[in-house]
Amino acid sequence: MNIKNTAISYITLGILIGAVVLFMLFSLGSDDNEASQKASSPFRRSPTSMNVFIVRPMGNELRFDVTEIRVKAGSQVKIIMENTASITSMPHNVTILKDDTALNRVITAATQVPGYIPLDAAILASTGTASPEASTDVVFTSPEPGVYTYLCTVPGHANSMRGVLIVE
Ligand SMILES: [Cu+2]
Repeated sequence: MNIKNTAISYITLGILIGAVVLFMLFSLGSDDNEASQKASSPFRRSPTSMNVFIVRPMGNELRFDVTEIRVKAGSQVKIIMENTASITSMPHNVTILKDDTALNRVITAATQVPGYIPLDAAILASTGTASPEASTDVVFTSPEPGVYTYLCTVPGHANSMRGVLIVE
């Protein structure tokens, strides 16, 4: 009789502990769910809208149609090189420099590499070179406020295919 009672007590205790543990796990779990739902809410997430700019050549001339791009510091920027040129010898890119003193170095290095985008620390971002009737693009975070030169690094294009990225 005593043994039976003791066994029943242990079983009861076991069930109670189990229930408490399950309750705690459930509470923690539901808290986590609530937190993640709040985090994924579009109204609580800070909006990071993409600033999209399309840059084209002026027909078959060595000029960009957009020569000034303005963005706020720390914003997401997408630049598209939409190469509307019709002459096959007119590939173009938009390459933005962090540092204008590297301009000549980058232009010279560009002549040495296929695709005309050299590996250079002074390059902030580059769309890569688009063949005529093709498009390329690049997404980057705008740097600290300042005026940054962008150019087409295809040999012979850099003197006239230029613009400025103004970061405010
Ligand atoms: Cu070009």
